[in-house]
Amino acid sequence: MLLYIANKNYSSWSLRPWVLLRQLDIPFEERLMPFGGESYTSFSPSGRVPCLVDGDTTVWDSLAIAEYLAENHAGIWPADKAARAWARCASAEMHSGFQEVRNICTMNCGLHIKLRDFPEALRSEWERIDSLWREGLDRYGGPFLAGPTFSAVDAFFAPVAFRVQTYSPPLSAAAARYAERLLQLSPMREWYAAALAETWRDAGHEADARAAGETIADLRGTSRTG
Ligand SMILES: N[C@@H](CCC(=O)N[C@@H](CS)C(=O)NCC(=O)O)C(=O)O
Repeated sequence: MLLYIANKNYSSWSLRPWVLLRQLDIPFEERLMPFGGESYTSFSPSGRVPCLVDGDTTVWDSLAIAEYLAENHAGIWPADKAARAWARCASAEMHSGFQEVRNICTMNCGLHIKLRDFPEALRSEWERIDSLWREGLDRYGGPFLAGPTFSAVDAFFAPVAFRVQTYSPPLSAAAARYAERLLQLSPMREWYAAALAETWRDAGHEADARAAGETIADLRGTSRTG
């Protein structure tokens, strides 16, 4: 299986299937296609990444990739039916919602940013994330969102853990501990190290970060545009 992804520093959608595959020890080859380089339309029907190619089958959306993997691999979703329904709902909510978090707190792993504004709409989305995380941890007993093992729902919130690190939103102790737990997973540490080492800079993503607030720290390698 070949997984096309974009820059590890920026690509929140790419991180989801990547961390799921790595955390579940499912073998795959990755191909990183930096933003602004070769068009994604050469391999992805939507022109977007992530895109998984498995023989003759192309799967071009992160949620569809999780479902495709679930057809052949145990543990993508929780074994318990109720936990599985909850995990799917929470993943779908992340997949189609949280526009303010997505737009204002864009993923930029190497930066620490002091937000300029914290509009009510953004605050309420962070509160929703916090309550969703606490609900999963309480109901299924942790340490992961839908029980004792990492599953697709954790992968869907993995980019949020990097956003927590970058923007320090107000979170309950339980939610903050969960974000830290994700950041400490070995695939997450590997992704983070690779993100910091990247020297590509994408103007759009950099502008988003500047719009969000003041950069307190930039831990990335030496800058290069393109
Ligand atoms: N819903 C899609 C979203 C994928 C997406 O927006 N990917 C971004 C990168 S993080 C992309 O490919 N952007 C390229 C472009 O817009 O040209 C998914 O879940 O895979």
